[in-house]
Amino acid sequence: MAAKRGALIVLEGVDRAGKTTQCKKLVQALQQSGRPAEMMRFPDRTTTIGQLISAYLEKKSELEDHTVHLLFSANRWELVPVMKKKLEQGVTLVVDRYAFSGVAFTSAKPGFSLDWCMKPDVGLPEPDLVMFLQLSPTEAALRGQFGEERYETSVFQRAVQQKFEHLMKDPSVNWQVIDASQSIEDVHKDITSHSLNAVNTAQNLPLGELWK
Ligand code: 2DT
Repeated sequence: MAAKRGALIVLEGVDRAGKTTQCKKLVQALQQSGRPAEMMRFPDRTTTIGQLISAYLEKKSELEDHTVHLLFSANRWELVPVMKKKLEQGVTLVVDRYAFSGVAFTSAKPGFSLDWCMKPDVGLPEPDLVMFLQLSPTEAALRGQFGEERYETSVFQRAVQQKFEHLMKDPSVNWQVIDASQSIEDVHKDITSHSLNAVNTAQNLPLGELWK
């Protein structure tokens, strides 16, 4: 019998919702319970494509809006062979942002439809679980100043939040909304319980294709 596959688990949310902290804690908790797990993040700034994206986000370069959207998508596709291999080996992947950020951020720019933004990511490995860390703009503001990178303004983040809300209506994706205003430990508990369910369910199911 083939080895049981790992689950593909994604964390999404607006800036400062605690995605990165929670991804790290989840990987640790899974590993400590004897389940192989690794963290990934998008954009993955270490690849050649990722470096182009990173320079753009740091405002060290300008890129045309469609072009950068396609680069973000290409940055996911270039990692697909690695992701599939790990999942097949039974490793659960905990991913900090995925195609949903791709669509939410670009479609928050003028002149971009959700539909156009989704197209390049159709067929990517489908997450078994996508958790959206929900945090109101007021609560986010209490967590301190925005950073210096592109997109880090409250006006843009509000537009992004609305796009996420639209994407969350899609029943083909296993969305779970997590109240990110709770303490780090309480958010972690919620995330762990959803993730353990997903890991158990995924092991007997084939990996799906996103938005297909
Ligand atoms: P962080 O590295 O701090 O998460 O910020 N983004 C991300 C996009 O515009 N498109 C995408 O496909 C992805 C994955 C969100 C990365 C910034 O890049 C944005 C914030």
